[in-house]
Amino acid sequence: MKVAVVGATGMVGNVMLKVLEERNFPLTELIPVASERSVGNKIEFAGKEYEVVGLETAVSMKPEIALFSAGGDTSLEWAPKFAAAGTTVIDNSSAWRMNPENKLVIPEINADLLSAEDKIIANPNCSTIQLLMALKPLHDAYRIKRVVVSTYQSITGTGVKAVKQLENEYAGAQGEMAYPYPIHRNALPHCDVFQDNGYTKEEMKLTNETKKILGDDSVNVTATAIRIPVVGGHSESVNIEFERDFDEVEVRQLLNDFPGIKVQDNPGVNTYPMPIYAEGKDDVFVGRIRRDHSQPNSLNMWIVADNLRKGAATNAVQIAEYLIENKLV
Ligand code: 2RA
Repeated sequence: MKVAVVGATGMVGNVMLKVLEERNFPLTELIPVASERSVGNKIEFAGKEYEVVGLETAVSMKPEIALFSAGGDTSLEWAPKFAAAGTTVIDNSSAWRMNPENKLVIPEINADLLSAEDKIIANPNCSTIQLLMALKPLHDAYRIKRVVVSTYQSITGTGVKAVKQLENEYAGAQGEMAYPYPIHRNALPHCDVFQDNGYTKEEMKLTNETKKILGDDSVNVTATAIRIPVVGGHSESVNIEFERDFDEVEVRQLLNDFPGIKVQDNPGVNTYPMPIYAEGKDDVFVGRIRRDHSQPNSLNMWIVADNLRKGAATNAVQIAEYLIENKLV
């Protein structure tokens, strides 16, 4: 099994390599792919040294699977070229997510949609993945009418430039800005670009991707995405209105029983999810679960996950594992 990682030298690409190694992914050859300026660099993987190659070379090597995290433009141009060569692409960019021909997959939720004909599979946005992991078991039990979500997003979602900006601001040093304002001691209500409807692209991803993954356009989502000076993961404050009433004990049970979710919820002893705890883990942590007494059939909760792992790299690797286990590649 030859596996390419496109964007291997980037923040998510590096985590993809780490997760592939941690999970003993059944590959016989790794093909690390990056931009021309990185071609020829060496990387260490599973005790062996590999040389970074360019996109043309990688396509010609005909990997069975290519994990992409190299931006939407690269995905739009190169995913079809890999697919035409017989490669199954799992893409972490937003390029293919809302295309009706392409599956948008969180393995615990809808991997059963996948077939051998799917040659470009979309990995959802990080904040969508952790939200949907918690929504799915509750939607199946009580049917969701509306979700109001505020996200508190790690600067690692922006990338290396943002991490460097925060380090510079901590040190009182000048440097390149990833954001229009300082992020140290600040909160930016500005993740990705603003659209004509007043929402940012990041906020509309939560609305649109939720509908696609649940397969239900009647589920309404309104989101506010905030960038905060945190590195361990994304946090989300979520208010859900259901069609039907719910039992709080059953809600906790449904969440705890859902694969990939850990309920961390005992405020009396200061137990609740936090990015400093979630960092480096693959679970989605849910806490502060409580009925919203301001309106019927409504619930509040707090969701935290490592946005580079379950929010990106691990979810993509899990899709690849599913494809192999079910002989779809
Ligand atoms: C962010 N989810 O956090 C976006 C892209 N990684 O900026």
